Formats: sequence, structure tokens, C-alpha cells
Amino acid sequence: MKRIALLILTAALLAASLALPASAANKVPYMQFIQAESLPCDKGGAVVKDDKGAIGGKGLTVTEKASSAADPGFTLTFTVDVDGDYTVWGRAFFPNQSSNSLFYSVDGGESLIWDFPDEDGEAICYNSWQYFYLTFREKGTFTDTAKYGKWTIENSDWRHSPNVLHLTAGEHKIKFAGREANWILDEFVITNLKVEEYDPNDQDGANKCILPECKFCGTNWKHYYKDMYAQGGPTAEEYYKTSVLPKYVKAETTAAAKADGGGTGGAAKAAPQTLDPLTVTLAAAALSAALIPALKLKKRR
Ligand SMILES: [Ca+2]
Ligand SMILES: [Ca+2]
Repeated sequence: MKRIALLILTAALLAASLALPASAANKVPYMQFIQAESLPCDKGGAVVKDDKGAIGGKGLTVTEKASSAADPGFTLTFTVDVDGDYTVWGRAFFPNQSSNSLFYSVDGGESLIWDFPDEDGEAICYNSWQYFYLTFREKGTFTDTAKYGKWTIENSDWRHSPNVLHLTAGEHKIKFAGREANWILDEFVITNLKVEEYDPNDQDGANKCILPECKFCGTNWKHYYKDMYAQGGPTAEEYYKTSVLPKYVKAETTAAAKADGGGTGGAAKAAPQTLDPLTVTLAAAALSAALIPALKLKKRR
């Protein structure tokens, strides 16, 4: 009988350990939308600019060029709950090749360069609202034409290398300054989804405004020259909250229901956040029922 009691205890502990991952494996992404015009600006740095194409009718701009991220500009502050990799996007408008880059520094680190699309002449990417991910200039030998553009390969300098930020849980600050002037930044999007997984320009494949070619990037990287809001659609935030987030929540609750042993195949059920006594009792009973005959069989031998 001692052995059976031990088995039941083991089963209970096993069930408890099975019930826990459902709450730990949080699949709903980290996603924050922050209006640029709400950010604190340094004296002599960025200023709020009205623009009818901007969300809320306002964004930030600079009229003077800076020489590094340490010069006056503005600061984006945000908090993440868990250690991980994060991508920052900015909704930007820029008139030409001479007004399409910023300096920035993450948590007081080195001054880096954020380049927006940069085509020659009056390219389609100019004078148009689009989101672009935070980049840095990566030096190296680049050969893969699916990943890198002609200019990058020839100059050994990838100016659109996505800057995936490896952040610890807590508050973080990105200080920006205008390397060039007269762009407008409207909104920032911060997410733990990779560039390849989420693009605030697109809404379920509806956006056909794709830059035909990027001199820095190959065919694997899709750049949009106009987002859906600029095309008369909802903002990225509205779309995320009404159409993207509910899918993640549904997937998470379905996974949680399956992990819970319900096997109801998609019934809306909250993930067990703590040890669920009913789950433990049922699992323990099921496991001991399966194990006891085997034990008896073994005893008979
Ligand atoms: Ca430039
Ligand atoms: Ca705005």
C-alpha cells in the first residue's frame, strides 16, 4: 500500500508540473504603440509637427542636423516584462535621400545610424507614410543576393541590418537625434515579434505597396512604401487590436485547454494560472488507475 500511495503522490506531482507550463508559455506578443509626439524632446532637439497624414495629426521632426545620438533630440522610454529580443518600428515620412536618417543610442550605448529606404532620385519611397524597423550599419562581406542588395554587396556595408534589441526585463531608453533633418516620425511600435513575423505596414496581405527594389536589401526583405492607414485603412494599432491580437488569444487559450487535459479542441477556456486542484486530482486518479494494475501484475510474477 505504501508503494501505491507513493505512486499517487508521484502522479499528483506530475500532474502539477504538467498544469504549470500553460501559464508560463505566454504566446500573446509584446506589442506597444507609442505616439512620437508624446515623447519628451530636448531643448534645441526635436519639435512637434502637425501633419494630416500622421496618426493623431502630429509627429516629431528636427530642422537642424546632429552629429551623434548625444546631441539634442528626443527619447523613447518603454518597459518590458521579460528578458528577450525586441524590434522597434517607426512610422516615418521623408522627402528625399538627404532627409532619411537618424542617430540613436540604446540605453546609453554607442551612437548608431538608422537609415530609412534610400533610393536615387524621386523614388516611390519618398513623400509617403511607411513603417520602417530600427536598423544599424553592418560592415562585412555580403554575397547572398536574396538577403543583400547590389549596393550592400559592392560596398560591404548593409545599411538595413535589423537591430534586434536583446533587452532585460525593466525600463529601457532609446535616445534619438537627427542625423539628417526634415523627416517626420509619427509613431513607434515595439514588439517581441521578429521583422519577418510582423510588419505594421501590412494587414493580412492586403498591402500591395511594396518597394520594387532596395539597393541595400535582397528579395528576402520586403519594404512597403505606404502603410494601410495612408491608403485609407485602419491604423496598425486598430488592426492589431481588432484582428491580430484576438487570434493570438484564441491560440493561447486553445493550447491551454489542451494542456489542461480537456481535449475540447478549441473551447474558450482560461489558462490555469496556478495549480488547479481538480486537474491534479483527476490526473492523479487516471495515472494511479493505469499504474495499479501494472503493479499488481508485477506482484503476481
Ligand atoms: Ca540619407
Ligand atoms: Ca502621431
